[in-house]
Amino acid sequence: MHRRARTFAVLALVTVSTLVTPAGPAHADTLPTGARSLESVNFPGRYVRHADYLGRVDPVTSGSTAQVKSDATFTVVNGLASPSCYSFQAANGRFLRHYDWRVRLETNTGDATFRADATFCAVAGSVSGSVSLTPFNHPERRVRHRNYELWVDTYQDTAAFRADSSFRLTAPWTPKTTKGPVIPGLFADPHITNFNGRYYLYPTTDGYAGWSGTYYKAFSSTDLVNWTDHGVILDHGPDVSWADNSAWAPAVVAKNGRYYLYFSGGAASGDTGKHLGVAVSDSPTGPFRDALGKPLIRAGTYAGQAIDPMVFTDDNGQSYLYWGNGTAYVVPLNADMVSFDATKVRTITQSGFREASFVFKRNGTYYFMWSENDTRDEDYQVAYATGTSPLGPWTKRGVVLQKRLDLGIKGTGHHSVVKAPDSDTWYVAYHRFAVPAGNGTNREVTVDRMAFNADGTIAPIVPTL
Ligand code: FUB
Repeated sequence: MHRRARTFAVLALVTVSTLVTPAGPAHADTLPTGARSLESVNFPGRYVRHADYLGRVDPVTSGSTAQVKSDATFTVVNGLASPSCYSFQAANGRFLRHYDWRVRLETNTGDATFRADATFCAVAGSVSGSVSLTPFNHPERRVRHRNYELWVDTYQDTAAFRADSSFRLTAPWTPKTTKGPVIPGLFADPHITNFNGRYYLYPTTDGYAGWSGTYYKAFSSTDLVNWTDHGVILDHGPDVSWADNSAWAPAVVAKNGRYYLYFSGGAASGDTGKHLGVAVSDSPTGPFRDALGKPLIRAGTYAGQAIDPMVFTDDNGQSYLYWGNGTAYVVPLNADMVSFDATKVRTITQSGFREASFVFKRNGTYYFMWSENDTRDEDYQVAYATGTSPLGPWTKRGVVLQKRLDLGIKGTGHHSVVKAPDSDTWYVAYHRFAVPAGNGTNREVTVDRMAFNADGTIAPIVPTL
């Protein structure tokens, strides 16, 4: 299930192609993500909507008010509890969830109960092209309408129940008018890069209280607009013996004909710190396997958390590993990319440095960028310095990316930078509090342009919706 590819660009009437029998436990796996509406099968013209934070199926027509159309539009995203299933996010940022068997619209608290209650798995509907939704934590039930209210009821093998619990995914009543998050759903700490002319995004999976997510997905694109979801590429549960949670801030680099994924994670028992590890694959979309079977940097080896890894490779082929929280570290990597000489670790902490080091080179100048303040703070922001080598010395130049309250954009940080191939066109991927209802653990990923002034300094980055 993890290796599926989904493309987000489909906005026309959608059909579900590979479906299983209605009563079966297996999940259909082809729900397209992105903005959609859900039409009742047995009451055509009625659509799933929320009203006073409760789920209903109500008539929606081209003459309906903008509010009704908006209430009947949801973004289908990565399931908050499982990437094999789905969650449905309303325009106000809240999610459909069940509680006391009623379908409601609520804010993601990030705790395990909410995430499970807000995750639905897709199975075949009563008629071709329709879908039925089973609660992730109650597979014996289905989302169905009853007196036009939405409930999750125990499945009954009757024609009436099957019809009441079947919906067609249609084009959204409220089409997307802004760029929005470039990948639907809650993600953070994006590492953007380009391999062989194709862009790749590797984010933290977000929406978990305490950032307790456990897996990484990969996304790719040729135009930075339409992104393909390549599924889970590394899952701490089965894939990493020394980490169970806190799957944070992956960074992927190509070297030696292979792809190396640097990441951090914490163990459920005993130690409380975050370790930093490295995984390897023959493909940028994985699957990745833990390269060492142990952390590359064990928690506590250096002051501060061993998080937010990033690798920069200079023109001479030498790669450098950067990481740190509170203290910024750099060390040249050995040619194998999975070891280094500990005597060569040095600190490059700049004033304001919090985390999320990122280094690149342009016209012979090295740029060291980082995030300042706490990721839960709306003032989370990106600053940078320039230097004459990958190790510095560095001169701080200031903040280049920060909140934009006139658009409701907050907490802009943990970024990465990519250059369009054969050009001097640059882009920055970063996360922000999900618009409109996000916070420091409900973040979303976006991409904006990054430009340089004539003197090589970075022009202020303008966040856009
Ligand atoms: O996503 C978890 C943590 O939040 C990252 O490691 C930090 O950079 C901050 O964004």
